[in-house]
This record gives sequence, structure tokens and C-alpha cells, in this order.
Amino acid sequence: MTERQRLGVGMVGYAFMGAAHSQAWRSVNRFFDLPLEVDLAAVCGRDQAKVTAAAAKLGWRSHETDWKALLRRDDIDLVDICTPGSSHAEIALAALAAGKHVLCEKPLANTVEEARAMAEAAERAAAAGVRSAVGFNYRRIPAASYARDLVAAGRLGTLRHVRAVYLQDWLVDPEFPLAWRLRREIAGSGALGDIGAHIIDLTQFISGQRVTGVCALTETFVRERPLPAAVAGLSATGLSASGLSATGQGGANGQGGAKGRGGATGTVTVDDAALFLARLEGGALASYEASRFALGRKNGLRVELNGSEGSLVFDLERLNELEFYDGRVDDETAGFTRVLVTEPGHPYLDAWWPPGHALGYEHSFTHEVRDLVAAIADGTPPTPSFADGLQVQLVLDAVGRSAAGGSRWTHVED
Ligand code: SOE
Repeated sequence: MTERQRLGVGMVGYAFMGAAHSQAWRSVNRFFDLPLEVDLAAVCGRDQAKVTAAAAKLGWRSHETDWKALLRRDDIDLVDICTPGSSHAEIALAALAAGKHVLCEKPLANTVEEARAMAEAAERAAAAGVRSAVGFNYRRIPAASYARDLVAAGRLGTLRHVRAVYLQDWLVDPEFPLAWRLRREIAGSGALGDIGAHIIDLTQFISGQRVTGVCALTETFVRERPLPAAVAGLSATGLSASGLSATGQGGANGQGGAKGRGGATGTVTVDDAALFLARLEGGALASYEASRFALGRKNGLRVELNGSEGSLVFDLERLNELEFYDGRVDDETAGFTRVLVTEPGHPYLDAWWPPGHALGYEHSFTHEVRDLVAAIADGTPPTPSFADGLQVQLVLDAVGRSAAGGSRWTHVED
């Protein structure tokens, strides 16, 4: 290692998020001038052969098959949790207690109780200089961060509306197997916690306002699915969280899962889609839609804010751009302008390429670890904190309770 102090990272999980985080840890010191040199010390996964291959492919120095071994290693300073939500609390609480910094993928946990325990443990650990953050990576796409800057500078005036969707379509095929993301005991919820959590966090981050109340609908369109190959031998009734391969996502996109043979099926125990209305603490009205059945939308996250002085649109499918409407332009030229967010003065851009040379999805993870490493070096609290993660969990919980029967649903008279 160079003369800079090293930061040894141990990552748990090596599927889609593990791969995205690995490239971030590998690249961050190459593009950002940081006082700490990241060392990809170890990657952890239960299957010896698979984690050995993952270490070689993703650039990790060593591997472990038990995450607790990471906590006993002196060369591990930070634990990066890239596993399904059912394991977040156990790993994070133990890592914090062992004095390890923690980066935990979103959502923070599968329940409010777990999230609250994690936030309280993180606060205690911070007193001893142990830092923690949640992996809401979309905040760190330059255009999203720039949107927040515009709102904070008052360019939208008083916020009236927030409109957010996160739309995917990887479950439209009823033959898609019962992957871990479709099991409540592993994933906590379906589209709501997986992709709804992102738009809850992102809209709160950009607007600077928290959700204070919701009215929700959820639906599970396909209730039985073929068991994944990993557990096809188990009876559907005997299926348990331990029976499912937690990282059995398979598929190039990290969402798939090889289908079992023999016709055995299991029950989907999470939502396929969640829609909810919300009020923000500043009085704005908001609408949110998270679905995995929006045929044709692959990773369609879009946020629009309307204020008294202006509006803006962030669209993940055009992530280097921001649409901005300046309400103070009152002539016939007024309209949404397309801001190309690639100038050196835009968030994070001075580390990369000349203006007009676009960034991608993966850069949001590099920015995420850059900010975490900088906070650790500076001794400042990273964001989004576990407390921020708890707040998102509280919104997710409110949506679930509303959809379960609390909604004031008025039937249209026929
Ligand atoms: C869902 O398929 C998913 O992989 C999410 O879990 C990620 O957080 C999101 O970035 C991409 O889609």
C-alpha cells in the first residue's frame, strides 16, 4: 500500500450489488484524491467455489465463507453488506459492535424494529468514530445531486408537487421463478422495499422534505411461481428462507434465477406493485409508483418536482441530463430546458471527463464510496445515515399498513 493509510474493506455478498460495489471500491482512489487507500481485502459468500471465483473476477485479495470471520480480521476496517435484507441487521449490528465501519445496501432492513436497532447502534458507534451509511446510490448521480442543489437554492420556490415512479418489467413472465426478491422472509417486501425505497429516499433527498403521511394500494399480480433450480427439490410448503439460495439471483441482471424442473411452485409473498399518495412536511402533495410489471420499462426511475417558481425532472434513463423549467422566464421562449450535467462545476464531474462525456449507473456507486471514505477520513457522519434509512423504513411500513386496510378507499358507485 502507498504511504496513505489503508482502509481494508470486507464485502458480504457478490451478486449484482456486490459486483457494482466492487467496481466502486476498485476505482475510487483512481479518480478521487482521498486520504485513505481502499484495499479490497476480502469478499464473503457461503459457497466456497463460487466465492473463490467471485474474488478473482471482482478483484478481491481473499475470500471468506463466514461473514463473522471478517469481524475477526485486523485487516478489515469496513464491512460492506451486499446481501438480501433479511441479513442486514445481524451483520450490521455485529460489525458495528466489532468497531467496523459499515456500508449497508438498501433498504436498511426488512422491518422498522430492525432498522431502529441499527440506527441506535450506529449512533452509539459513531461516538467511538465508527461510521455507517446506507446504499441509496441514486442520490449520487450528478444530475440528482444537482437537482437537490437547485431546490436548496430556491430555484423552484415553494414546492407544490412531487411525482415519482420506479418501473421495471422483469416479473411480467409468470414463469419467472420464485427468486429471493419474491419471498417476504428474505426481501421484506416486493417492489415497495426494493425500488420504492429508492424513490422515497431520492425525493426526500432532492426536495429536502420528509414524507409525513401516505395512502396506498399494493397488488400481487402473479401469486404462484415455479421454484428456482436451487430449491426445486423442496416441497412448496416446506420452502423456507434457509431453503432458498439467498443470493440465487442468477441472471445477468442480478434479478433472475434459473427455473427449476418438475413443475414445483411456491407462493409469492410480496407485492408486485405499490402505488401511494403522500404529503411532504412542507405541504407538497406527492405520488409514488413502484412496479415490476411495467412492460417495456427496464429500470425506469423518474422524479418530477413542481414549485411556485420552477419545475425539474430527473430521469434515470437520461441520467446525464436534468430538465428544468424556470417559471421566472415569462416570455414565449419559456419551456423545459435540457441541462447537460457534465460540467466540472456539477457534482462529482471534476473527477471524470471533459464536458459532454457522459457517466453511467456504475459511477453512482463510485461517488457513494467516495463520500463514505472521505467522511471516515474527516471523522464526519456519512449520509445517508442509518437514521435516514430508518426514516425510509418508517415510510415503507406506513405504506404497507395503509395498503393492508388503513386506506380511505372509496368505491365508485355503479
Ligand atoms: C431491483 O431489481 C434492483 O436490482 C434494485 O434492487 C437495485 O437497488 C436497483 O438499483 C436496480 O434494480
